[in-house]
Amino acid sequence: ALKALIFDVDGTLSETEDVHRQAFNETFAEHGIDWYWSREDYAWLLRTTGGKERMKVWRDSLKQSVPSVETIAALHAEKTRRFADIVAEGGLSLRPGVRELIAEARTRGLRLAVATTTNRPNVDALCRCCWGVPAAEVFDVLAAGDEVSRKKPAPDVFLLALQRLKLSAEECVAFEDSRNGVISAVRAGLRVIATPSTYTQSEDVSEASAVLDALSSEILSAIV
Ligand code: XBP
Ligand code: MG
Repeated sequence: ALKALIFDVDGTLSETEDVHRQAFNETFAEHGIDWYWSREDYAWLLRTTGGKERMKVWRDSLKQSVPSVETIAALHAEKTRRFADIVAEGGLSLRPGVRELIAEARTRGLRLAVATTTNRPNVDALCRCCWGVPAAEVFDVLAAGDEVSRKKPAPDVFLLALQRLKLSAEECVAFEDSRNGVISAVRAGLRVIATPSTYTQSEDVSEASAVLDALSSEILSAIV
């Protein structure tokens, strides 16, 4: 029987990516790095999950050897601070139906987890902005960012969430918005419900059990 729901964050709970993009661009400008990521650039860059990994891919695409891996990590830490500042000022909202689905899951006694590529402070910032409480008060289990070395589409972050839930994949359902995310969850043995987001609209998510425009509290009745 269904015991827990495991949520991706970026694109699934909220349309966060343009806020990430803004935080990256402000960080580059602040440090005199002449990088600017347009929406078009970012759509392509998002195929690489993880902010630090994404910066390395961009650097390599320019055939540059700077910034170094160490500088990239420092820039990324500042990007994370900027993301939190933007979100603290009310920069995000939940996608339609997310609040209702999570409330209904609680009513039914289901457990809730996060399996995300983004870093934990970003999940906290989102939860404070949208629920008014830290992430640990919305979710029972968090698996995030650099807690795993292989990011999505590897299954590691979903396997870590399952391990922390102490549940098997059959007892859970995953919620994702992207191809990388759906593949990650499927490789972990999970059923996946996909709700494509603005940046992932045209991606192939056919491995998902269902593809919906939006989440809602009603969908729980259809899952056994
Ligand atoms: C989301 C990501 C993240 C965010 C930025 O992927 O790839 O990199 O864009 O987060 P998913 P960080 O929704 O599949 O988990 O900068 O903290 O890495
Ligand atoms: Mg996502």
